[in-house]
Amino acid sequence: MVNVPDIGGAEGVEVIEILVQVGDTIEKESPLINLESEKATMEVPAPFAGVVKALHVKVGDKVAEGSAIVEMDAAMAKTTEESAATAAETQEITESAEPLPEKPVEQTSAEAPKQPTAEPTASVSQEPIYASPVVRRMARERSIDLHQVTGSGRKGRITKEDLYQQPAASSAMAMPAAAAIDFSKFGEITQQPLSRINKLSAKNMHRNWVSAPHVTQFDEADITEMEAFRQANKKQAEQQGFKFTPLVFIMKAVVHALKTYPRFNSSLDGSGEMLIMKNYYHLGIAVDTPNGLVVPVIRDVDKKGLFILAEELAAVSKKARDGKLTARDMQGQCFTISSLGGIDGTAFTPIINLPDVAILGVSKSQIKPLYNGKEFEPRLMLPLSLSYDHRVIDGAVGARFASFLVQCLSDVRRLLL
Ligand code: CAO
Repeated sequence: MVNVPDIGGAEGVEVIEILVQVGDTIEKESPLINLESEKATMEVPAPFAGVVKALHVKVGDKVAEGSAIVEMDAAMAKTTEESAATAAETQEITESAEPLPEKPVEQTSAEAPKQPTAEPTASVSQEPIYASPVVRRMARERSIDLHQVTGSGRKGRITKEDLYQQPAASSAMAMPAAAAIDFSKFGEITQQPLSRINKLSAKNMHRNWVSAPHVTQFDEADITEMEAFRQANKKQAEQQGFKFTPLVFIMKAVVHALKTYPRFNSSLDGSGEMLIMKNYYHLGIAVDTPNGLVVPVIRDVDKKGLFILAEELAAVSKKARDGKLTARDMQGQCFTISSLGGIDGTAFTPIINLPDVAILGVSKSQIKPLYNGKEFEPRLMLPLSLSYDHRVIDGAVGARFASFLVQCLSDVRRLLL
């Protein structure tokens, strides 16, 4: 009989997982069950090799030291005498204990279990899974099949980070599937397939929306002077064959703000524990095309003048609308601008273009009365909507970044500072 070993005097500890079945041939130290107390998840390994004859617990049972777990026949095992010593080696991993146990927890069951267990990973494959109890529990909570996960740890061990890369399948927090509706019951319909770009962008938008906690900061820049400057130079640009729109000023202001607030010019690495800081300034520009939204990248915006940017913007948006962008044209942005200023609207909440940590939405400028301390003056106001990833950017910094952009656009001479 295998009993619960010394678990530090804890009582009423819940059995959260049973990793073996009657008939399984078990090697010494293979995990038998997982227990979970309020403070820790513990794995109870087999104290000797043998064949499982009977299970004395089920998921949800409460146990303490000495409770019977499984009956094992050690007759076929090579050794039996080390049971007491092995029981003492019960591995305890607290929730916060980051370094995973050195030794992989290997599932060695030779046969697929015959009854379903709490964890889907136990029932489908004979491949050993290398994962700690904490990782197994996380996988169970997120309904992730560990057999489908490639471990990045030593000897292919599955780490918490590997799980973070997996979509949760059907946990309580997962998205409920939308019900299939027969709309023809309510009236006449036709079907329209989504374009390749629509499908790609739907997937990316969904991922970006659910994986980055968004906050959107709204602000308004007084661009009266900037607009006068733009109007004064518009003709010259047109003679050279391109439009001179507010967007290029906004691009320069964004780069100035990225230099002043470098955290906005970063990306979270895969582990979610490191920021990659960038010393280049490439901007993604959302372009509306007949086939859907694309985001080409304009590189080294810090090194280019307004006219050069305007010319590049015209060229790249034509290329986008002609459906001729290459993968390289759409890679490497640090920050993205989505301008709906040529259309209408007062504000919107743009979705961050991961791996960026922020995006700026621009709406149509309007003349508004602004109080100058003595009277109301008509001023041209440009609405800005800055969405940022709250995992990386604090609210105060988000507000400062937006305010800095407002100052730059309200007095474009600041861009020279
Ligand atoms: N306020 C007032 N007018 C504006 C403006 C603003 N914020 N921004 C642009 N305009 C004006 C331009 O000056 C231009 O007018 P003129 O021809 O008289 O100068 C007109 O609106 C049209 O501009 P544009 O849209 O052709 O050019 P742009 O440089 O502003 O934008 C581009 C280029 C490619 C970004 C834009 O065409 C586009 O595709 N925008 C849509 C992006 C999108 O779909 N975003 C949503 C993504 S979902 O988050």
